[in-house]
Amino acid sequence: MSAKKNLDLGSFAQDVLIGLSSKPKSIPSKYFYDATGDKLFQQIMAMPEYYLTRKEFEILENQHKSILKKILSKNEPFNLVELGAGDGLKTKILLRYLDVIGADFTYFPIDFSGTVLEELKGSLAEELPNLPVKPIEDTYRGSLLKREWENGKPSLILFLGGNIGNFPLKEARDVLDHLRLGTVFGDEVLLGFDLKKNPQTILDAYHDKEGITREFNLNLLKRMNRELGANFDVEEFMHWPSYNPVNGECRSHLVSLKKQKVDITALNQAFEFEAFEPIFIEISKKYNLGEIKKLARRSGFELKEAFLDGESFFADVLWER
Ligand code: AVJ
Repeated sequence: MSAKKNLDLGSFAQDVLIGLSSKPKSIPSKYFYDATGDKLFQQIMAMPEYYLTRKEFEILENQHKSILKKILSKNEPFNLVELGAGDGLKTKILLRYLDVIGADFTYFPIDFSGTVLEELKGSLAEELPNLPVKPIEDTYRGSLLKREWENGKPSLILFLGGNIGNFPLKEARDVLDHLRLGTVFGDEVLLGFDLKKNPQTILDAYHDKEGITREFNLNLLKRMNRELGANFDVEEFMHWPSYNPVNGECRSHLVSLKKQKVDITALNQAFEFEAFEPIFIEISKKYNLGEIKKLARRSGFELKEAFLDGESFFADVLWER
């Protein structure tokens, strides 16, 4: 093995090294989604407390015709690009409708998880065998810079589920700058935002009674044990979510319950934890419609229409370049 290869830790190991060497310690939330994390997230989406998925489902079920009106009115072939496609359950509402009306389009699901894309491809081949599907395994920003779907046709880009909420405002702006780079004049984007609401409702969604979210978060430590040869004792870390109604930030931490040392073989390094020292692992930012409109403007888009559920818990907003 060459010296260069020895230094090539892989992105997970590198990000863990950076994150656990920082103060406060942190790990990027995109690493939740390995095969185990994907399964746990599916369980989260089915929990009574996790309203986000149900609300967005309702919006797409009830308003898909209005949402797709503009792209269909062009009467020409188009691209349906999806950032963070996941299991595609919600997107299938749009896909089935487009299939029924015989729309001419190609579906480009993008996801950071290869396992998720494989499963999605399989289920679509069964359910919608005539649909052209071109999966792309990449990050949001990576895919927006490469624009592999570029073919001269207009695009509708889906960024659903409230995934943009996984970035603090500054970084969300950076992702949206990439979104502008990844689109051309006339393209549309449908973004899902979780809205500010009763703080208890929000907190409950990240602190379910069954402890599924806790398992989901602790899987991050287990993944380091599996993939990086770490020796985290997950029983010595506590899942601690909190919601700040001032800035709309729901943040999850794993708190070390005692002073301890963790070895990570792949990094050839040990990390010290103080008693009650937190690792910041996820942000799920909530917005109001005014903030969403401002965000659209500063990102070079115009907010065309906001589609809400019956309780105004969640919004899918249509932006146009
Ligand atoms: C997939 C990013 C929308 O932040 O609500 C759910 C992930 N984390 N429960 C969210 C998540 C804990 C979820 N998103």
